[in-house]
Amino acid sequence: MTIHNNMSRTALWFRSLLLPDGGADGVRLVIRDGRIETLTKDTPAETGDEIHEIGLPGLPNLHSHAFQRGMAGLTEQRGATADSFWTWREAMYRFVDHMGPEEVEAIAAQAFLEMLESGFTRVGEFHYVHHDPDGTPYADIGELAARIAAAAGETGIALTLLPVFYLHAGFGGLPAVPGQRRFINDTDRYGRLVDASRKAVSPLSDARVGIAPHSLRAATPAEILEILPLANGGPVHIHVAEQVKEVEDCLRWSGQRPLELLLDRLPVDERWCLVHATHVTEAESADIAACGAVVGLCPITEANLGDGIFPAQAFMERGGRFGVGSDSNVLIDAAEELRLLEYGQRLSLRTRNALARAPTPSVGRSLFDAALAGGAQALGAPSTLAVGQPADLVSLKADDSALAHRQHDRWLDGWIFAGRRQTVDCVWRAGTRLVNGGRHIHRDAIGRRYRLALHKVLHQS
Ligand code: NGQ
Ligand code: ZN
Repeated sequence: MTIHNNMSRTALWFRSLLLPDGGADGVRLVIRDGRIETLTKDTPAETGDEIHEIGLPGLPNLHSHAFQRGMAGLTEQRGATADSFWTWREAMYRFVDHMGPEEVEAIAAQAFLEMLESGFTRVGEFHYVHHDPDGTPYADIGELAARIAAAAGETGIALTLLPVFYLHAGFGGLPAVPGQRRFINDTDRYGRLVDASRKAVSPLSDARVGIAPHSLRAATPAEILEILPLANGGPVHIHVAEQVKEVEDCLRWSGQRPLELLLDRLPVDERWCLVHATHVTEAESADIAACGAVVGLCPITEANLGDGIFPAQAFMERGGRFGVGSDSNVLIDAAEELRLLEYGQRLSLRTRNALARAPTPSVGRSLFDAALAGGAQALGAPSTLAVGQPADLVSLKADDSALAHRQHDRWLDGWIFAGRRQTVDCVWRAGTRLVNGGRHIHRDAIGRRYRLALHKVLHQS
C-alpha cells in the first residue's frame, strides 16, 4: 500500500494561493515527479488543469509520539491520588508494554493519516520505543523505526525520523526504571540505531533523520556531546523544562535550571529544536532567540498534561523562532494547535491578538508563517511553495461558513479561529493528492487495521 511519488505531470490552478511573499491570485503550478516545475501568478487556468479555490503550503508537525494516539482519551479519568503529568506517564508506560511491531505500525499509520487530514504534510517523529516488551533489542535494532517509516510510506506523509537516545530515569544519570526498558540504549548501540534509522527511511521520498536525546533527565550533557556527531548536520531535538518538578529536580542536582544548563553546557544553535521550553526565564528566552534554535510548542498536549503556558509573545517579540507539534496526539489538528497557542497567550496576558507580528496585522497569518518556517527549520526540510520544492499543499473549502466573504489572510484567520478540521478539503504530498474532501484515500483500510491493533493492545495481553 506504499504511496509512491507522483511521477506524472499535473497542473493545479488556485484562485488564491499563499506564497512566501503573501497571498497571490490565479496561481498555476505544474508539478513533475512530485516537485513544482513551474509557478505562475496572475494567470488563467488552462484546459485540463485541476481547479481549486484556496491553497496553502502544508504545515510541518515538528513533534509527535505516534503510538500515543492509541491511548487518546483513555487517561481522562480521575485516579485515587492527585493526577499529574507523572501519573499520566505511568499510564503511558503501561500502554507501551502491550504493543508489538504490528501495533506500532498500525497506530502510527492512523496518527499520520489524521495529521494529513488536518493539514500537516510532514511529521517529526520523536521515536523512543525501540525494543521488545522485555527490553531485548529486536534482531534488527531498527525494527520499530522501520515500522514508523512503513506507516509514513502507507499514508504518504513526509517523515523526519528522530530516533531517541534514552538511558536514565532522572538528572545525574539515575538508572532507568523497568517501565523504561523498551527505550534504553548506551551510546554505542544508539549509533547503530541511528544507522538503522537511516536505512529504514531510505525507501521514502524527502525523508530526513535527526537525533533526539530525550531530555536532560534521560541523557547527561556528556552523553549528549558524545552522540551529537551522529546528527551529521541534521536536526537535534530534546524535551526541556516542561514541568515545574523537572526545573526543581534540575536545580537541586546542578544548581542550574534545565534551559540554563542546556544553553550553558551544549552547543545549541539553529539545528536544535527545544521541545516545550515551558518554564523559561526572560534571560533564557533571550538566549534561545539569540542562538536561533526553534522552540517546539505543543499547545494541545501541554494543556492536556497541565504543563503550563510558554510566554510566546515575549519570545516572538525577541525574534524567537517556533513551530508546533501534536506530541501526545490526544487530538490531531493543525489549526487547533495554532488557535490554542494564541488563546493561551490571551488567557495568561488578558489581551487579544497577542501573536500578530508586523508586517501583517493578521494573527492567523503570523502564526501560520512562524510555524511554517520554524517547523521547516526544525525538521531539516523546506516548507515553502517554490520552483524545485516538493508540492506539499493544502486546499480549504471555499464554501465553509468560516471562510465566507473572506480573502487572503482572512482565510487563515477564518480557518484557525472559526473553522474546524472539516474546513480542509484536499491535501497533496509530493504532488499526490492524499486527502479528498477531508478524507484520506486509505482512511477505511487504515482505520480498520487500527481498530484491530487497539483491540490487541487493550484487551489481549
Ligand atoms: C514522552 N511526553 O516522552 O512521551 C513525554 C513524557 C517524559 C511529553 N513530555 C515522558 N509530553 O517526558 O518523561
Ligand atoms: Zn514529547
